[in-house]
Amino acid sequence: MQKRFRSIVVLTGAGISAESGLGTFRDKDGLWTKYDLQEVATPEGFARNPVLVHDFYNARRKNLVEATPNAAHYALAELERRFDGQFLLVTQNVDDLHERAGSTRLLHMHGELLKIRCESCDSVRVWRGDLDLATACPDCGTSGGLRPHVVWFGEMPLYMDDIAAALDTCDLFVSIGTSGQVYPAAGFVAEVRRGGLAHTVELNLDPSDGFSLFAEKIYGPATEVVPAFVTRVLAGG
Ligand code: BV8
Repeated sequence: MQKRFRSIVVLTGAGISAESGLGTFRDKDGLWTKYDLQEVATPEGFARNPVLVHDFYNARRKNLVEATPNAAHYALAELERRFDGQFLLVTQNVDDLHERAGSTRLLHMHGELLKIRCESCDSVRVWRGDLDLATACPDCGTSGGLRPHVVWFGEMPLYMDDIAAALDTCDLFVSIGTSGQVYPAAGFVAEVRRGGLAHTVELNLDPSDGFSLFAEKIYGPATEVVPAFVTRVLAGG
């Protein structure tokens, strides 16, 4: 079968984890409707009220360890395994459902909920339990300086050079489960279009802010539209 694509970049957002029971951010009763993102997802908010921020992330960590990957996560792991070209999955999500579904060519551009970082010694560690101001850094022993290893608003997203390189050379860019409101992730489709090479596809429950920038749009729940799309790509379509 003649292969249609040689190099795929997939971007995911909170919508791919919605059917695993993890809240999205901007949907009805989404996280940002319950919490003020300025208070819990900015360095200023953390400096002002670290207890509130620790409570916010402790609750999300508890939620995550109860959740399981869904058919959309598994379909992307299968695409990575069976696609014989270049593949990169970039996620805005801080959950580990892609890893648990088997994805390995994966970059968490907004960090990871199950990791913490010490602001004194910069060490990053896996951390699945609660975190509070009294917790001492396992590496340098300092307490009060541990934070979730996530990228807050106003902070530099991670792996931007690797992501830019992959966007420049891909011939298929797929955006899944994101409202297209957070930059620089929301700008990736425009970056890919500037190269003029790639086919661009949006898979979402409903049109994102950037829907008009995509050559192809497929709407529906991720657990339905993602497996079908992966089957099509693997069949050369
Ligand atoms: C930066 C980690 C400089 C923490 C997050 C004015 C204009 C433009 C930009 C800005 C501006 N003012 C400030 C900025 C920059 C700012 C920004 O974009 N603000 C926005 C709000 C305007 N960005 C930043 O600060 C970033 N840093 O810019 O640094 C820079 C720039 C370039 C290069 C270098 C440096 C840092 C942003 C990261 C913030 N951290 N998360 C945490 O998670 O606690 S952001 C947070 O939003 C999550 O990461 C989340 O993934 C992300 C995006 O949200 P979505 O994933 O899209 O989720 P959302 O709820 O919005 O949408 C869900 C979608 O799923 C919906 O469309 C829905 O229809 C769909 N869906 C629902 N159910 C399903 C489904 N789809 C399929 N199936 C379903 N079942």
